Amino acid sequence: MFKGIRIAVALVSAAMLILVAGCGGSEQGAAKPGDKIVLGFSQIGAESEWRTANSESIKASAKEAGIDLKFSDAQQKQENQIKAIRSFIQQKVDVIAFSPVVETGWDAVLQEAKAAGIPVILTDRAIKMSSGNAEDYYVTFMGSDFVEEGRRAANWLVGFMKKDNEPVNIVELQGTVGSAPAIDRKNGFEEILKGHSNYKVIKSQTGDFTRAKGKEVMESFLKSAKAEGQKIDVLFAHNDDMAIGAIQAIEEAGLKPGKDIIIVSIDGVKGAFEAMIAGKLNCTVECSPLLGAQLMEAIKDLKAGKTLNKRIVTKEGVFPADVAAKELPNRKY
Ligand code: GZL
Repeated sequence: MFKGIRIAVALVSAAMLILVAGCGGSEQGAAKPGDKIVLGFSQIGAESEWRTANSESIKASAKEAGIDLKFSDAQQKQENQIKAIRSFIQQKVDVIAFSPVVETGWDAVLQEAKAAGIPVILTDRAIKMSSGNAEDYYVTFMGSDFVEEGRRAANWLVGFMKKDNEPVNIVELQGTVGSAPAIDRKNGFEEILKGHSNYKVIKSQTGDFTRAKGKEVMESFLKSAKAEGQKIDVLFAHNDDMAIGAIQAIEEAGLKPGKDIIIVSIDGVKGAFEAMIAGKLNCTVECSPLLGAQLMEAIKDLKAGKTLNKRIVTKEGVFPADVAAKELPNRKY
């Protein structure tokens, strides 16, 4: 009897040991929370197809890289981004990354992040500091060259229109006021048009990168041009979402988008390829939102003590309507 009890006790304790090991209690078990890199990411919002794809890329890549992502959506408000960054600082995250909704107004919060010793990575859009060198406040800026995107849109337009002398009236839907893409795309577009004096931007207003606002502003352009007896030949939209909204306004005005009004926009989202296949959009200049993998690689390199390039530029192309059907199946966003 006594021996039997001894054997039973031994069996139970062995079972207990296996149980504890199986629950990750041993060092081979799940990594301790401290092992994971913690990234605080402040996203602008969900204003466009581009932004949605950008957020999906960041979330999927963080999961893939085993990085603990704290993600905040600012609904396109700078004050919400600043609040989120301050909260990341309080939480003592390992790295902060964000896509700045506008270029300026980041001095205080970036000085706080620096003082806390938390490295900052800029994705998608750049910043300007009112004092000091902006480059001292972030480790790297990864994203597109928006000035080049504006140049590409204008160069495609001039090549497509083939009008060297007769007037070409352009209306422009700008992105968010004060944002790097809106400022730089406008500058790049106008830089090329300086060499083509018959091309004139006759109306220009922000559509805040959204379809709804793009439609609303295009309606006002059409109304005022009609009242002033002006012909609109071209729409240049700083993103595809505003162009798609404007296409609805053009059709509701009884005109044919892509024919009566030539449309060139930027991003290269699926919706733009579908509009080109339908003959309603003439060209989209690619601006890739798929920055997630590049961001996680940069974070791992940073934590491994490697130095990062201050500027990482994404490679992109130009897609006119005649390649849209062939290219659509390859599109990842
Ligand atoms: C560009 C990105 C812009 C897109 C818009 O990198 O910041 O913001 O062009 C998006 O679609 O809203």
